[in-house]
Amino acid sequence: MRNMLKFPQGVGVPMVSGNIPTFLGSKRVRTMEEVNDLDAVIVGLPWEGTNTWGSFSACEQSPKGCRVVSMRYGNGYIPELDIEVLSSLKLGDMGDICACGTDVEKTFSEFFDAATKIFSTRAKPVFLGGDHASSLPVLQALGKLRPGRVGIIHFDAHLDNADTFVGDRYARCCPLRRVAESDGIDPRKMVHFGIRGPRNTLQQMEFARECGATTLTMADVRRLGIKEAVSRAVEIATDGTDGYYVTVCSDIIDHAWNIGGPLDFGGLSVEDMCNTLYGLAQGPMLGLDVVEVYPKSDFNDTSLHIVAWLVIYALAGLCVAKGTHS
Ligand SMILES: [Mn+2]
Repeated sequence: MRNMLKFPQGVGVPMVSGNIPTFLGSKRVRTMEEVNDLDAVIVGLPWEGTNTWGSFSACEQSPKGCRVVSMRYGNGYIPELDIEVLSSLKLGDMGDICACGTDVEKTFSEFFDAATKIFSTRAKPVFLGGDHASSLPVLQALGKLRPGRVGIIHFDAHLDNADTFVGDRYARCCPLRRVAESDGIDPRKMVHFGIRGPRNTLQQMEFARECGATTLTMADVRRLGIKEAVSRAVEIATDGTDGYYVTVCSDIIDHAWNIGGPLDFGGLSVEDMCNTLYGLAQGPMLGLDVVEVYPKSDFNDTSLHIVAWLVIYALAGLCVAKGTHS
């Protein structure tokens, strides 16, 4: 059966993202020439690998869900910033990169190739995951294009740098380990931000220390204040690099807000994370992903709406970077 798996539009590969709107109804783009004409491009990474706890699943349907709920937000106007994203930014949506749930290597090779091409355009990519492993091929592509010069700011309750999950090296709790081990990535330019709670292990913290990554726990963030904590992360991630890639796990947000997400308490508020991404997108941000949303357990699409908000505030930051707003 393996040779029947063809990309794109593969025979035997279930397409979960047909007949859906683009993010904010932005321009649908298909070729890299079209992407190159944009300021920012939305890209879906509909991947779900090994499930590590209970019913937190269906990540592969999250890009579709994000696009659907984005229809609630019109042109992406944010009154407190007085920025209307769609009129200030050339935004497009290139749909999803093909994934096959039975073949992680083929899927990640597709993601790697697509990310390589997208990073070679002038558009800033915003990737919609996917479980957190979706970030791995994207960061590997960036590491290959800019060896040793990629900063990483990782927002998460969890370090996500386990060596394996019951033998699976590509499980959702492992990607930052694989990233740290990848060619072209200097883990000393990586910051784990907002880490908290007992869904982490001592071994993971030891690996973070050994590889030279910086961990800012939620306690650190509260002690410093969010703005100062973010500026420390930026300082590390921009030291000798071309800029930073931002990867956001939905559980950076406290469960009180992210009620469809994992049971991780004591995190940031949606407002704090929106403002943080608005600020980071104004700086040398190489790209952004938002991952780990579970549409099947997401009451009233709450987590999906949170992602839409995060992305729109990040896009507003790109408007400022572009100079269409101050
Ligand atoms: Mn997480």
